[in-house]
Amino acid sequence: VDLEERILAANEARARHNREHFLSAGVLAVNVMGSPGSGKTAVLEGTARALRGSRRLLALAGDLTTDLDARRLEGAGIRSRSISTGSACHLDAEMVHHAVHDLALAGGDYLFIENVGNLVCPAVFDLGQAVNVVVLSVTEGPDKPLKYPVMFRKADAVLLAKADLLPALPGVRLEDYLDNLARVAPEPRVWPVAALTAGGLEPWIDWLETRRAELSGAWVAEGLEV
Ligand SMILES: Nc1nc2c(ncn2[C@@H]2O[C@H](COP(=O)(O)OP(=O)(O)OP(=O)(O)O)[C@@H](O)[C@H]2O)c(=O)[nH]1
Ligand SMILES: [Mg+2]
Ligand SMILES: [Zn+2]
Ligand SMILES: [Zn+2]
Repeated sequence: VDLEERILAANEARARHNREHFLSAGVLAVNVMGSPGSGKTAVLEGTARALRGSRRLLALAGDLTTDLDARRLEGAGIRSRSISTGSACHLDAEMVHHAVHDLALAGGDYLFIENVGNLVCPAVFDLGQAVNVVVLSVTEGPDKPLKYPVMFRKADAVLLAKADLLPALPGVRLEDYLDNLARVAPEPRVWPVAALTAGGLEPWIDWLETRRAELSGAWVAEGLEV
């Protein structure tokens, strides 16, 4: 327990430093979490299509061994770096700090940090992000918020991904996801999305823009243009 506390305390210090970077660069940092294959990268690709021409997007993609997601995100027009975690099942603030210095934040509006696919420990490691988002696909089962409450409690928003598949999933009801989310998260903002067809992304994009607007007060205080 002692060692775990020390690791988390060191991570907190690094996360505070990352937050300074994000603040001084005027980027909204978004920690994107969820199970393996839930649709995190697809959501970011859809988000890039929706914001093309109006916002400059940056991304870090955490993965054990490949840079496949960073390449997909580059393909979608997002300046990206991959973070190879080796055997680690989550990103930590130090990994993100290293990648941030490599990527250079200047000129970016959003920094999306796609975490390693995992519903458990990514929720425990602060990266310095301004907001937490969980991508939960409708194929995972509505009991997931109850079984992994830590992550869902920390989520500022939950995207119910692959909503286009609902008609093919007999017995799976959107209401059950919403009920269980309401049970663990006090004020969950939840939107069904079908990222491959860009379906339902508007409320999510509006929400992101609102979060940016909220932070812009702090950026103005730092002397940044918004
Ligand atoms: N039908 C449907 N399929 C989707 C949707 N979003 C993603 N998929 C599919 O789900 C699979 C996983 O999508 P990814 O975006 O790679 O998921 P991910 O969460 O980034 O995966 P990892 O990074 O490997 O954990 C792919 O085969 C996608 O084509 C969607 O909205 N509808
Ligand atoms: Mg991915
Ligand atoms: Zn882990
Ligand atoms: Zn630094």
